[in-house]
Parts: sequence; C-alpha cells; structure tokens
Amino acid sequence: MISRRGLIALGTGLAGVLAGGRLSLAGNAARYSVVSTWDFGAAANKAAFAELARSGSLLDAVEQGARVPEADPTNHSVGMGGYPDRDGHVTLDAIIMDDGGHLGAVAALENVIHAVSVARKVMELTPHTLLVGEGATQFALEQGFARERLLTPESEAAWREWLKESHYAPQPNIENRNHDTLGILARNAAGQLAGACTTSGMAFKLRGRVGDSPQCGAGLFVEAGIGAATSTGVGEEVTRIAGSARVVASMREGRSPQHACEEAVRHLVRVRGAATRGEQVGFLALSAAGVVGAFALLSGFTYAVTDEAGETRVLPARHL
Ligand code: SD4
Repeated sequence: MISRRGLIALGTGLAGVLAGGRLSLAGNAARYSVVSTWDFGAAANKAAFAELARSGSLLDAVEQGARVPEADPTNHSVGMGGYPDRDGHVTLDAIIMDDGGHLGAVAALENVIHAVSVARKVMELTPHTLLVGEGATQFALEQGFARERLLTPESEAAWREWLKESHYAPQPNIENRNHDTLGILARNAAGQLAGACTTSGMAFKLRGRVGDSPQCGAGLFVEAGIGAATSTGVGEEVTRIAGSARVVASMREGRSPQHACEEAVRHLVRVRGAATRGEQVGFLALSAAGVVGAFALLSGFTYAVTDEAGETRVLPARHL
C-alpha cells in the first residue's frame, strides 16, 4: 500500500519534474522498478530486474545488480579492476539495505570481488552493520568467499603512471567519468524498497580512506513508505551532509525525488561554497511510488532507469 505521504510525494514529484521541463509527460507517468547510477548501471538494472521477476526479493535484486560491475575488470571504480589506493591496494566499500531496517556494509575490504555480497552476509549473519579492513576481509574468507587479486594489469599500469607525480585530486575515476560507483535502488509493486552501493572509492586515495558509499545515510538510505537515495562523486562531500539521508528526509517532507536531489546539491554548495568547485557529486532517488529524481553538481552524471515493464534507458541528470 502506498501511504498518503507517498501519494503526496508522487503528486509533487510529477509537478516538480514537469516544472523542470526535462522529461515528457509520458516519461513522468512511468513508474520505475530499478534505477542506478551511471550508464553502466543499465546492465546492473537488467540483472536486478530479472532477479526481481524471478524471486521477488528486493535484496536479491540489488545484490545481483551490484555484482555486475563488481565482476567487470574494465570498470575501474568498482570491484575487480578498481583503481588502487596510493600504496597499490584495491580496497572495496559496499552497503546493502532494505526498508525493513536490515542493513550490512563493509569498508576497506581487500582481495574479495563481491563486496556487496559480503555486506549482505554482515547483515544476515552478524549483529553488526559495518565491518572494516582486515576484519572485513577475514570475515569474508571465513564465509567462503574466494581470495583473489583485484589489481589488474591495466589498473596497476594506471597506478604506476600516477605514482610518477603522485598528485592526488579527489575526483572519482579521473580518466573515465563514465565508469564510477554503482548505487542501485529497487522497488516492487507494493512500494517496498531496497538499495545497494558498491565502489573501490577514489582512485589513489590515502590508505584507509573510506568514502560515503558504505556509510548508511551518506552513500545510501532507504525508508519504508517514502523512498530510497544513493550518491556518487566525491564521498567526503556527500558524507559532510549525510547526503542520501538528507534526500530521503526531504522526500518525507513532501519534496519530489527530483527536488530532493536538487535541494541536497544546493545545500552542499551553501555549506562548502567554492570548495566544491570542479568536484562532482550526484544524487539519485526513487520514491515508494516509483518516481525517480537525479541531480548533480556538474554535467556528465547519467543514470539508468528500468520501468515496471522491464524497459531500460539511460538518462542524463540535470546539474547545477
Ligand atoms: C567515494 N563516492 O568513495 C565514492 C566514489 C564515487 O563516483 O562515487 N565515484 O567517494
């Protein structure tokens, strides 16, 4: 059942997107089942939608979706082939959450490809919400996850090239902005929600650095009857404003997903001023009613949407 608040959110969502004038009325009428960050999210959406159709499990859906880029060695911001930290270690962050308060996450996980599945195990098998570093890796191996080398020759070469100057600029995946953190949100016909987020974090980061992605309320937040949000970009900036929790809180107050994403980006700029110049931050939100919103600081942020019929498209997000 969609709550009254959800209906209000849906109504203001339509008005908001129409006011924004970017999508057609037909586009607004669509209700989405799966949405995710970036163009490569399309493949994740398809896996998630297929899983949702097969099992009806939202958690299985977002987990299966997140596993797609984790296994892709050409994506240098997630899982296998992710760019390493400045010392050459690939460290992964991931979170999974549903709207029933179930939550698991890992940060600075090493040598295990499917960080999202380890996060799921943290959720299901431990009394905790977040395991980090060596403890996370030890837990994963104890659970039977294979130990693998995640540094591919390509990402090692990029790291060695970077070492020549060792200039750290806090930009996600410096060379290819199209491959970045995956945040994925799924919803069923009853308006229930789940989400996941998975990343190797900032390329060439300081060892031990953890961004927004595995932090509940920063990289992901899901709330029953309201909606879900996820983020991409410079994690420190998202974390400062508890970005995804802010977007969902905004939706709870009646903003559309689109307006909620915009409000969070504008708030960040108010807080940080010129410090955000040149940095990318993007939010993606899905309401319990199936309305989507996305907004970024800079141009270039794209997101993939899969409607209730299973049709997937990639859309450009509006930006400041
Ligand atoms: C992080 N937010 O670790 C992630 C990186 C990212 O697009 O999203 N890149 O800060």
